Amino acid sequence: MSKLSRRKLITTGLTVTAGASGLVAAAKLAKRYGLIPPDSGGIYGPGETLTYATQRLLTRHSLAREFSRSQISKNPFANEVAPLGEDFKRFQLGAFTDWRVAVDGMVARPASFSLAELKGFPRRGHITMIQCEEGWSYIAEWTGVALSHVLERVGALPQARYVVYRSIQTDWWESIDMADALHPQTLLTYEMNGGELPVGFGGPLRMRVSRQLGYKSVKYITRLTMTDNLKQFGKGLGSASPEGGYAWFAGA
Ligand SMILES: Nc1nc2c(c(=O)[nH]1)N[C@H]1C(S)=C(S)[C@@H](COP(=O)(O)O)O[C@H]1N2
Ligand SMILES: [Mo]
Repeated sequence: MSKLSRRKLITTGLTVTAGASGLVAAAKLAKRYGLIPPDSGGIYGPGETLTYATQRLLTRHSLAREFSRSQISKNPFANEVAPLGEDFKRFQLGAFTDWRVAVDGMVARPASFSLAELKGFPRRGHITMIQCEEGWSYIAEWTGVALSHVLERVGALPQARYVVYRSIQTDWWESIDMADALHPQTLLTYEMNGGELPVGFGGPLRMRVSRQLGYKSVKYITRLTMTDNLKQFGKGLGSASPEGGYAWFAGA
């Protein structure tokens, strides 16, 4: 069977099953194809599974909409962040020259990169919209290095299924699957609208996951961990969001 018709069959199977005999049955089907999100338990679990599984089957390679320079928002809105601690302020005083991002877990060569090193990697950029789950949004140009490039540098192991990314704000951490981690629009950004990425917008280093809601674009990134199992992180739901009642998969 061709790839597309197989996908179509599975997707139809998922939706029809969901309607006919309930979301739980659809979740069973999704499980057979390895499409279970980490927050699949609880009352919203079967719904989360259906959303994630159908999205992955239909839009694995889709691109987030890109805009033109003239559409960049004149007054982008920086969502307030909790006060940044002494450790962050020390980095800031040193113009972030000592800021590093560690890359570990299921990689052949664990490493730690300075901002200067990241800036030496191929530059990538896009003009996309970031949307908060609370309703507001803005369009900006984001520039940095493709996450896929960084993962290639450290030799991501083929068994790895997710990238967990952490912030200096320890209560902000997220993870994405390999479809998003290797996606060309997923960037570790250090510039916004052609200038340094301002601290309010996540400078010096922000993950930009362009196909998902704003909360997946975590600010002040310090560590990336590749894993095949999200159970060992936090409460085992994949990220801080489901611990607070939001979906792990936030495809927008
Ligand atoms: N470290 C950190 N990252 C964060 C947040 C935060 O408070 N701290 N807020 C998130 C939320 S809920 C959204 S919607 C976006 C907001 O991005 P903006 O400030 O560029 O609008 O950042 C996300 N990343
Ligand atoms: Mo948000």
